Amino acid sequence: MRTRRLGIAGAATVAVLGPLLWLWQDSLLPETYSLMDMGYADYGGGPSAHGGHGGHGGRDVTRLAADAERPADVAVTMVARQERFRLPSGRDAEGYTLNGVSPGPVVRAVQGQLVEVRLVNESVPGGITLHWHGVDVPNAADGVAGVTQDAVGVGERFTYRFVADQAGTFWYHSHQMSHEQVRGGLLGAVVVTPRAGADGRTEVVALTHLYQGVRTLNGFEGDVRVEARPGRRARVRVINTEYGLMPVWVSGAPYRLAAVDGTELNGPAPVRDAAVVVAASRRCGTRPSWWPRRAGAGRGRRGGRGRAG
Ligand SMILES: [Cu+2]
Repeated sequence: MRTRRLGIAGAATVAVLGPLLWLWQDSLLPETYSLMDMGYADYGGGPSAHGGHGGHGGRDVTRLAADAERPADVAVTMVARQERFRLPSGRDAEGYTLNGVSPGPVVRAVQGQLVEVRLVNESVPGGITLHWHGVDVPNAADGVAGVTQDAVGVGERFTYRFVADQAGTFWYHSHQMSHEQVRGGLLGAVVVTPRAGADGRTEVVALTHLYQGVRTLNGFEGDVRVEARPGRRARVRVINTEYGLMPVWVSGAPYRLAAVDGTELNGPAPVRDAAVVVAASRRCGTRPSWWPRRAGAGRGRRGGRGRAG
């Protein structure tokens, strides 16, 4: 009798614990797994390495490039180094430079111009690339290591060519080990002005970045002052190179959110006493209705109602 009861209890335990154990075991990550087991490989109609799926023609991304015959309107050489360097603020930092500085040089073009950037990696271990954030470029110039090109190793070079078709504020940054290289300073601003030409307004690039925890604006710390005549229009091209949200506002004057991510807003209304939240990697152009005594980037006094796109 006792044996029988024990047997039933044992069977019940196994019946309950068995499936639980199985589910637990099944939910564990395997030590290794193959991507090939996760569905069929979709080559998007391009040529497949294995010949099987699709494989009707297609082009190598490295051939999706700007017109090789067209001469460059804007030509820049950027030499990348890993080094100890001095920020424009005067503070020394450990990281990466382009042409000896960080942020790197501002790439300026007029809408429709062909931009050519020759990247030379002098001493960045692990290789680098340059990705043109927000700029529509031919795939071969997109700078995504392992996807559109190989990382540019020490002693190697790579040329990026693209037509800057869209006017606006953009930025570039390394797309190889970004957590290390972008944070360390391999980045800079791209400004494309409209074909129609500037309208005589004051233009300020405001690229924010944390260097080893120190908040900077174009590499400067604290307040950065730009003089402008009263009554003159000004455009501040704000670039958030960080991972988090960044409220931006104008003190002492209403302003207009003129553009978001390289796209002009249609008839923006004046904003007063509210911050615009610029998301990670995004850009926005704010245009004070008149030049304020101080334009700030930092913690908003009021919750940001403005949307950065
Ligand atoms: Cu990016």
